Amino acid sequence: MSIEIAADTFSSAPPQSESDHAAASMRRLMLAFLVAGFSALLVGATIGPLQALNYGGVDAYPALRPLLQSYYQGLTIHGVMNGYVFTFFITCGLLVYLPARELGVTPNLTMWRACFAIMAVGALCVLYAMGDNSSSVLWTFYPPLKGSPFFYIGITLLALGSTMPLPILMDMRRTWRRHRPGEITPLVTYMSLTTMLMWGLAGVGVVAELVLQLDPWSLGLISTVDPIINRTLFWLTGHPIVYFWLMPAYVSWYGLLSRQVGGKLVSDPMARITFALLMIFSLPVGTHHQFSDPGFSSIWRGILVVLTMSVATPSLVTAFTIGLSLEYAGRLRGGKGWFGWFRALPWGDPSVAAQVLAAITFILGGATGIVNGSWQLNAIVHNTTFIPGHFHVTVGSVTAMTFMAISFWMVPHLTGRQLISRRLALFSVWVWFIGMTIFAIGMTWAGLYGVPRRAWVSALPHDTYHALYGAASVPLALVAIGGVLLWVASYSFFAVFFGTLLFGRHAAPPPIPFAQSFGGPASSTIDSPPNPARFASPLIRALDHIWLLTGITALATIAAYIPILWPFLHHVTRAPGWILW
Ligand code: HAS
Ligand code: CU
Repeated sequence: MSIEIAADTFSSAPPQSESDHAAASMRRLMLAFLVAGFSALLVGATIGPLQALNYGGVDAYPALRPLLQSYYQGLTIHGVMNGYVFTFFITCGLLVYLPARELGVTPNLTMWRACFAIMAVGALCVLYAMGDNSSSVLWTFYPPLKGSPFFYIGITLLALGSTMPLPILMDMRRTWRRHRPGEITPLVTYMSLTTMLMWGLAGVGVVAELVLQLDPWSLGLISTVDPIINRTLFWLTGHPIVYFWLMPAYVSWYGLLSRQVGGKLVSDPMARITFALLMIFSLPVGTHHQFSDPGFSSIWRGILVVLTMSVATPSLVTAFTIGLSLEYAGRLRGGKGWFGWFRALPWGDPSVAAQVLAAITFILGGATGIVNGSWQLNAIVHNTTFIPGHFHVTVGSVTAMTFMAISFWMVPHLTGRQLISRRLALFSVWVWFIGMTIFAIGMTWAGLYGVPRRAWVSALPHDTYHALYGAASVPLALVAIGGVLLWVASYSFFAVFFGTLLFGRHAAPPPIPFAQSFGGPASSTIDSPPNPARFASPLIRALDHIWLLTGITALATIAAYIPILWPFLHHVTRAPGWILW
């Protein structure tokens, strides 16, 4: 049952009433999600540069034994800690906390705690399984590579736990609507809800893969699995997961950034359309990761290209909506001419700088994504370093930098402690931006020379490495340089994050910078004045029917997957497990 609290209340004094107590619990819990998430990033980001050095021809792994046995063990820990543990904890905190404060409603704290606990147990299981080198199966854990039961059960728990914000959000929205009948869902809550609905539906793929196949297989209850069916189920979730990384960052760009830069969101409806489209198109396109896999028709591959371009469209819309919102704020701040508005943005605020720089990297991330999604071009770049080049300027920049940006205001907001150093925070985001850009340019460029991804190239004899990859020596050197810069950036960030938690000076906590949209209300809490958006257009009203969106998404997904899975289910392969490391 939800409890109602006043919005934006903050008291550093001991809680007086039940609502103060609830607000304090919310803050503590949100902080726990942040700390868990960034601790995972600390592990993942520490290992990442070793992989960059690998491509630069430097093999650091022998020196790291017995801590790390191989490149593949390091790469698995890097991908899992950053891709699953870091992102899931931050998102499952944010997408409950922000809507709760926007609506002025307390979430079901027991369920939110359970979400944290289940994911924490899952993360520990996975960490154990990766730490003892029993499960160096990489983040995609493609069978027939076979890890320990701790790995698969841990991932199962992480996946299940990460869907728990969905019922919490539904419950809060129900409470809010009881007080404000006929009004449309406030924007941050709408964006959070569509994200979690998308993720709840998407999770079916990997949970089916794990519960029906990989968990019993790793426990010895079944002896073989079908690799292609499992890959397909993985990508049913594995593609939407990239939007589960992107959409929370968009929640901040649409829901907060325009306020942080001193302006307004230029279009609330465009934000809603973006999220609805991301929800619908994320699920049916998973098999664009399988353009090179055998077994499904070329007609479907063609349809997949169209669907993939459709899922890129809402991000193009975002580029214009966010770009214009930034321009509006820049002009309000006195920026003139073509680019003066850009310079006039508050670059001294590390939270703003991180998000705008992240958006700039996404131009490269989006362009490379469109290359990946074009079937013929995919044949050139698939399984080369081009692909990690692409995803480091998406999840490695947009998601990671936006989450860092959020922490810069949220840690002071939750703890009442000031950032220990804005300069160091700014330094960390600029170096992250420069390092990630250099790294990604190096990786995408090297990929065009055919340098394979996920390959321990530095372990090759010196002559062989040069004979094979000498032509790509310039881009591979960029990869290594980018990696080292990212080490500097991440440790500067962690110094700010953990330093603020421990040593930040006490000061008045900043409020949440909820953005106002043109024509939108200043506040949407249950006790604020009636919302003029109650007269929203028929399209926006239709988009507010989230069950309609859910139904369309489910139907589109079924329609896309039946023709692909059908032949696989009629030609089952039975593969025993392999341990290659
Ligand atoms: Fe992707 C592979 C296609 C987006 C992550 N992707 C991956 C993998 C990951 C990943 C992790 O079709 C590898 C998985 C593995 O291990 O094998 N991706 C796309 C497409 C998009 C896309 C079409 N990907 C993402 C996002 C990710 C992500 C987002 C993480 C968060 N991707 C693929 C395909 C593959 C793939 C294939 C398989 C490749 C293979 O063969 O293995 C699109 O959604 C991209 C649309 C984006 C845009 C950019 C909009 C720009 C914006 C910034 C504007 C700037 C502003 C600043 C406002 C169209 C919004 C103002 C400043 C001024 C200067 C004006
Ligand atoms: Cu994808």
